[in-house]
Amino acid sequence: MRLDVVTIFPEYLEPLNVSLVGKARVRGQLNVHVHDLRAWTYDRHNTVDDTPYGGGPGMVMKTDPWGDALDSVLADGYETGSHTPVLVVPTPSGRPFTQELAVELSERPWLIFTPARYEGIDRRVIDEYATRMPVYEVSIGDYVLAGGEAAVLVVTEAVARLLPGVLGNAESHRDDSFAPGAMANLLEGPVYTKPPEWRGRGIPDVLLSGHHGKIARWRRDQALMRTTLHRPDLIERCDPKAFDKKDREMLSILGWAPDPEGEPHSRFWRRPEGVEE
Ligand code: 6GU
Repeated sequence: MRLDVVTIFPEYLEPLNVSLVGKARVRGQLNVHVHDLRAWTYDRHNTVDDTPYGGGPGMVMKTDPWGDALDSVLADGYETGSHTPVLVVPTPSGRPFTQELAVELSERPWLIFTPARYEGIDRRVIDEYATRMPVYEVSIGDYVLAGGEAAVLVVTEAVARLLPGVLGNAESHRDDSFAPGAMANLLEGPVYTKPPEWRGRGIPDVLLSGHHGKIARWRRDQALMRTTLHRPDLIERCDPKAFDKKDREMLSILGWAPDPEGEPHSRFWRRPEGVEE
């Protein structure tokens, strides 16, 4: 996979040399090119931004540096044998970046990222390249960053670990918490390793029992507890067929049941306060 990043802070992308992504680059599984947007400015001050039409706070990134940069990146990629690029535009007004989108992007041969500073890029740039290639405007969460560079690191790490051969074991991401098509998208519960006692704290007995069935059940119950606590929306979104008899017992203890007013196989919701089963 080829990745291009055009940014006014190339040094912000240094983490792409480290750990999983860094190793994937060394192994030739990822071909990363980071470009300084200011290389496509022609005035003394290397200007990349200007005041917004219509007024208002902040600055907008100008059309010309982006247009020239993207034309040049596209020409270089095509010349060196890449094809079917997609443009990934990090922005707080984008669609949520999810594991499903990470899987989709991991199946593309060439991603071009355009992290912006200031109030974003002149809309005409995105509209122009959208006539030539798929454009994904993505947000990594409900908070505002000063720029899209950190989002590029997030998306790249999520995508890189899905590439064939990057994570040692192909099984490793089949049961990721958010793997698409997973039976139920539950958060993973706690994990432990040696020593068996640390500062007076032991390991849950079941994990030392060697009883694989009981261990799997305990892990599933922990996942249900953690998910109801931190991400009740994930339980509500689950197909109720994903819950077996033991799941239903645990969910009931946690105050969750199928909607009694709902159709036969209706989704689970949290029992209202003070109402016993
Ligand atoms: Cl992709 N960019 C910025 N600037 N802020 C964000 C974001 C992206 N995702 C969430 N907040």
